[in-house]
Amino acid sequence: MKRRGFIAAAGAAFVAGCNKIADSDTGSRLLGAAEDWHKKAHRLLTDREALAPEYPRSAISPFFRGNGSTDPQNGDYQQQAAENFANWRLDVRGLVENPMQLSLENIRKLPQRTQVTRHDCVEGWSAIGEWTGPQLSLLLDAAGLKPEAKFIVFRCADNLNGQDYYESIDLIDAYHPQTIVAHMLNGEPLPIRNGAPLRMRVERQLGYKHPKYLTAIEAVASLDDIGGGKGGYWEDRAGYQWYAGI
Ligand SMILES: Nc1nc2c(c(=O)[nH]1)N[C@H]1C(S)=C(S)[C@@H](COP(=O)(O)O)O[C@H]1N2
Ligand SMILES: [Mo]
Repeated sequence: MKRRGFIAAAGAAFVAGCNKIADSDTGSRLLGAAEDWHKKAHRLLTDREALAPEYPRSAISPFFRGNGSTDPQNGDYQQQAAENFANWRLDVRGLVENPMQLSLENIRKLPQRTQVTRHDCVEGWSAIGEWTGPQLSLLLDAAGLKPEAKFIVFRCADNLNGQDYYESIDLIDAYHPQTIVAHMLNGEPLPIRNGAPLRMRVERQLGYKHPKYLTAIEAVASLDDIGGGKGGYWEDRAGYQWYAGI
């Protein structure tokens, strides 16, 4: 990853600059600290990049319950559902070189990843399901992230208690191999309760970080001006952690 290259370069530059003072006490302390920092940063990144556990198909839960919005009534969602989502479009926009508008057909034709994972909701339930869709990294690379892009915001079609659901993640999770734009659950098109026609899977984080009814993927430099500024519906509304790693 780019960031790993940056850390390696920053570490190397710092160590090189310190060569001359390595003999002094202060110098060796500084070098020690730099090395330590480098190791810790590296460990943090490899942890973040590790895969979430995947399960055999035999472990799939017989019923994957729906939570939060399970049948959006706002906007034109019901109309789109009646059309079997034939006119659904996913916008890829914001700090990208080539904004895109993708149909479900476009999304189904991309290379796909299928993964059987466990979903953990903070409300105290879990379910195992098999999700299929293209990796988010594929879409981001096709759109071409601008260097200023630091976060990916997900916009959703549902309005829950007067606020539009949205979420956001950093680029480590955005480029994680198990972060996919899912259009199938257990080999079937997504049920409405689980986010039809598209929902994110961000497998290294808790349930509320997996937005359903996905309408847009937006690259931004800061989360301050998005929604209430805390990076997500539940973060704004109830002070949930923005980073909900598992
Ligand atoms: N658009 C949208 N995404 C959402 C929610 C929601 O209400 N609206 N609920 C979140 C929460 S808290 C959980 S646990 C999961 C539930 O996914 P499920 O309905 O497929 O079980 O979706 C998350 N994504
Ligand atoms: Mo949840």
